[in-house]
Amino acid sequence: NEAKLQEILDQYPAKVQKNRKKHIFIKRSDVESQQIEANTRTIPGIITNRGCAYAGCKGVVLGPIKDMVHIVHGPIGCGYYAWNTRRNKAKSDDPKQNFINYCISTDMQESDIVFGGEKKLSKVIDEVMEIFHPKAITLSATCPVGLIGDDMGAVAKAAEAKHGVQVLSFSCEGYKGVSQSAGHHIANNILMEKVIGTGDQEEAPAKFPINLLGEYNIGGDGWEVERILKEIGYHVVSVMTGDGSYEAIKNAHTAELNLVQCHRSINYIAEMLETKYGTPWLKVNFIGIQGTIESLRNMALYFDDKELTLKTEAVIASELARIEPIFDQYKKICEGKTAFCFVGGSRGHHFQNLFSELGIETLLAGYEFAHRDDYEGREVIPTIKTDADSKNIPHYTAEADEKRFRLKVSPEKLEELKAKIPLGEYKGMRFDMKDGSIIVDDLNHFETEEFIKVLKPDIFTSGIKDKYVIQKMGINSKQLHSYDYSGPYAGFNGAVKFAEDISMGFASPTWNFITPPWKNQPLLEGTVTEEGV
Ligand code: CFM
Ligand code: HCA
Repeated sequence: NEAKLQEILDQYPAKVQKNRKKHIFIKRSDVESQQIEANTRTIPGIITNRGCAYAGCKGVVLGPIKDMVHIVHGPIGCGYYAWNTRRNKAKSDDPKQNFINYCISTDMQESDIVFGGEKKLSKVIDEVMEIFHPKAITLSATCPVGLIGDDMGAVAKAAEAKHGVQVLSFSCEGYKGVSQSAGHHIANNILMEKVIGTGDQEEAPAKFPINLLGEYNIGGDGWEVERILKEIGYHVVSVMTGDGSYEAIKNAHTAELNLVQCHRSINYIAEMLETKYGTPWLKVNFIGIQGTIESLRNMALYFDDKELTLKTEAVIASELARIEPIFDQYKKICEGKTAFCFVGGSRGHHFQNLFSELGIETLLAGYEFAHRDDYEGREVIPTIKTDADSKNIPHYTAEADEKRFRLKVSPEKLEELKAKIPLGEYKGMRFDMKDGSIIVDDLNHFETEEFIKVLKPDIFTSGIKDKYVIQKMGINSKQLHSYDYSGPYAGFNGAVKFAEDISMGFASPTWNFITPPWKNQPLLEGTVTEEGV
């Protein structure tokens, strides 16, 4: 693969090549560390799949909270873009307090850009209060807001005084970072500073209370995970933020353990919850059958309760007996195939489990906007250099809460547990990939086409921006952001659904009507010359 990779890179101008080289490596297990460059600016002109800081803040983290109204301050395009395109599902006991289907924007016009948009924003807040009566509101800034200097914070403060509900202002202008990732961080900081821990509950109302962090209920994933957890006997205090609720998030301090599914988007909150309330966090992965089982067993080890452990095993056994015969049928279709797995953040890693359970080998994987720790492991964080771009994110440091800090497990017990289960840590994707496989950060369209020609995967999982290009190349292509409007793919039922969906993709007769480019072209090209010439 080394030579083939070089051939691809050789097509770049020297400067671009030098940059891109640092974002790509071939997995080797005979070396201890393999450093990658990540979370840095995309080269202008390159067709990236990345989004912006606003997408990460409003679109990803805030958007799924159903009982708050999320106002986008900016031109209508930005608002429209975030309108339910991520397929977060949400149900509410009180249908009047579920605003997930709305898209509310200040629809800034040229005159607002010239004369300022603060008045318009206040007016929209008034209208929202009059029509929807939400418990709280978020305001998200788009690029022009920061450029013209609208003071959203002042508008939020005045609106709070006027209406008596919390109005949170997020300076998540698209340019605040090199990708969505900056927006996650901005959203995490404010939720932690202003919402989490403001509820009046001192203790959770039931045994084994947990928060599920970094689960956005795409295609109903969160519901499948909750189904399993509730069956075992856990009490889910809050989910951040899929099918999430403002009321529940306020009481997140009452959990005894925080589960972290997508660490990329929410490791900040997880870490701050430990500092502020003494609650440890456990890295889980409910994608894949084995990942789900391992996560459940690790949770049981943490709570160390005989009945809970027995129930965990009973649920695992009955779920397996139910799904395995179906899963194995699909495995017959998938076995021996190869995949590229490229998603925004943690999914590029998580879904490799599910592929491997179906007998599919991942040849290439990567993330749009992850940081070095997502590739190399959490322990590299102290060695990551902060650059000018990361300094754009306002700093927030959590401190132990005077009244509510309580160590949930003793320091000795914590150390003992840390030797057995991933408490406060996660491995990078590198450790789960085979030698010789390729890891690419911020894969672009040129590289996508080139790697496909060389490695000819049977399936490529990615997003809307590249899916159709890949499909037209004759490759089974699956969106792992929106799940192509299917799902859930998490938990036991999700594993079966995923197996079914991709098997359908492989078995589709459509492929008989498309010829991949390499079938029309010679695989090797060369010229015949006379010996010695
Ligand atoms: Fe986490 Fe996500 Fe992902 Fe993500 Fe996203 Fe997403 Fe994603 Mo799209 S929070 S990092 S910013 S798992 S929206 S639900 S699918 S890129 S891999
Ligand atoms: C985002 C959202 C996105 C985009 C999906 C895609 C999502 O990045 O702002 O490119 O297909 O999951 O909806 O990641």
